[in-house]
Amino acid sequence: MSTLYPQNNASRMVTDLGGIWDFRFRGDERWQPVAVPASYNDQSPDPRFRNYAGITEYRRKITVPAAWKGLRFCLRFDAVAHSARILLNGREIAAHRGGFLPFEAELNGLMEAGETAELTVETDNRINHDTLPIGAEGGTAFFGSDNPGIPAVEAGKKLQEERGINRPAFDFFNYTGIQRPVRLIATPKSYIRDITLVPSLSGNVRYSVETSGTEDTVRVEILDAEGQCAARGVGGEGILHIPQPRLWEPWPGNPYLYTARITYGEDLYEQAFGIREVRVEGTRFLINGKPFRFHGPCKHEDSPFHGRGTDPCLNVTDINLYHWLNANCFRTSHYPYAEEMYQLCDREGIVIVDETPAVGMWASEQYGWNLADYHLQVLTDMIARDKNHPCVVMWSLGNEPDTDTYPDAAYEYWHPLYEAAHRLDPQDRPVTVVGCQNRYEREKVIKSMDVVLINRYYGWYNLSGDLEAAKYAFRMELDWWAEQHKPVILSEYGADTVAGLHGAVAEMFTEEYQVAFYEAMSECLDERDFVIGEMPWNFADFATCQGPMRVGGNRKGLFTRDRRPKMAAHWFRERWKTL
Ligand code: BDP
Repeated sequence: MSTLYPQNNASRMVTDLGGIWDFRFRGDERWQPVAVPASYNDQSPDPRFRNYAGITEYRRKITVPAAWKGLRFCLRFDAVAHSARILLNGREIAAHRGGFLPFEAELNGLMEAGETAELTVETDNRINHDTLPIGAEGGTAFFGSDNPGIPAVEAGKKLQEERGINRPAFDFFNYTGIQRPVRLIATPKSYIRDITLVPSLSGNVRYSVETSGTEDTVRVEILDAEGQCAARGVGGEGILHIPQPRLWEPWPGNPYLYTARITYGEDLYEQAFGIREVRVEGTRFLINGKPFRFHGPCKHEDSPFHGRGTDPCLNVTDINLYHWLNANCFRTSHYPYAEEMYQLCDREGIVIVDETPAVGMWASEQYGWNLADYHLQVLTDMIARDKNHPCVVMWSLGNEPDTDTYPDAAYEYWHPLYEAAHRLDPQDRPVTVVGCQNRYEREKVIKSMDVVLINRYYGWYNLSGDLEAAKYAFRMELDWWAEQHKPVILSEYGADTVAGLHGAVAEMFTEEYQVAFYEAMSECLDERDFVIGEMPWNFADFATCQGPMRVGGNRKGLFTRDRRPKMAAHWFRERWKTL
């Protein structure tokens, strides 16, 4: 579903529905307060907020302003995890599957301007083999100590299943609820539905505008950053030419932005875009024809109180910390982020690898995932949402699927998605899927991508604490990749580190070990030209589900969860100054 980001302008109106809503777990009588947008999970000491698996209800009154008479109006949900039913005065008006992409619910015909109605949003946080991200059904939980076969443990697991346990097959807390903004929006009855922009370095901008309604003329004006008209045209599609175009360059260059000002009858929409080209050539990744090296930690949407809830203050703080780190990119591990983050990165020149929520896809029996259609839908919606952002330079189909247990079946699953991403993206960006540490020499998927992204934990999960052995092994693998003649990015590597834990000898979990680990891995990376990027895991400590390997969450952050730098953050800041 394509849905333009809500915009308040001379013809469109937006009412933000953020604030405190009524909330209850299905079956409860009592309504209690909950903040929107935010994950509900950390908003109460009641353990159900953390552990509940099932449907919750959010409720509030909405009023369509009387002044909106004669307009088209609808509700816009930026994301509700993991699935949602929208009810108006108790009647279902929309439903959506998936927790990280936007959808709308039309209100015309259901409400008149000036009317008030009761809005209920049902959210469902249950994850299983049919959701993205994946829930662990019966099988192994992420980092669980499952001791298969022991009768008493098996009986305990059965009890858990009966009680409706909701175990993630991924290493981040299963935050849920209305996590992103909800807005009431109004447009003229004849309105602009979608805009696609494909700029090229020559200054030509191919565009197409999708409309709904009875007007017949679309007008397009391209404004430069000062608001001066740089080109104009008439018609729903065409090519405009910007003389002497200024390019969008990644940080520390100038991320110059233009605006396409579209009018259609009474409607107006202003779409920011940048002129930049992305291409893979041999083992190089070119942005505007210049080799680009990715250096920046992967992220999560994660913070105290809000969980995964949209927080503009946090986003600005994080991007300023990326500048402080001399970092130029991140991957939206492991789901599409809130739209405001991409807007910020467009403006600040931070490059994004945009990832679907396909995480936790370990080999099920014979690679029997029944997810291909839904996965394709999510990919389609992600590309539709993010296609115009200059900051997005690559699509990631997912994170760490098992590709080596059944190499052929895995290829049959992933290759059509790879082709679909190319077909769906009007800018035809490079496509990848992020590889797990695996039998790289027998798998077929990762090496068939435009850029090879590999997550490796030499010196942490394997060869733990022995960095000499880790380097030896990593170099051996890199020798193998050298033969594949592909650009390679180390898309995750890291060591859990307890801030403030030190040791004269660099041992695991100390800040010294985290630095020594990154020194060792960097030594190997720096020897190889085909390695075009490094993305440490992770930017900041983050919440996970409980498990014997997680001490209050995942501690691999360069920063603590409240964004205080560990020694390794200072180390990368120096390293990236000169890269
Ligand atoms: C990788 C996963 C990531 C984890 C990380 C870790 O891609 O989500 O958080 O390992 O274990 O396997 O820290």
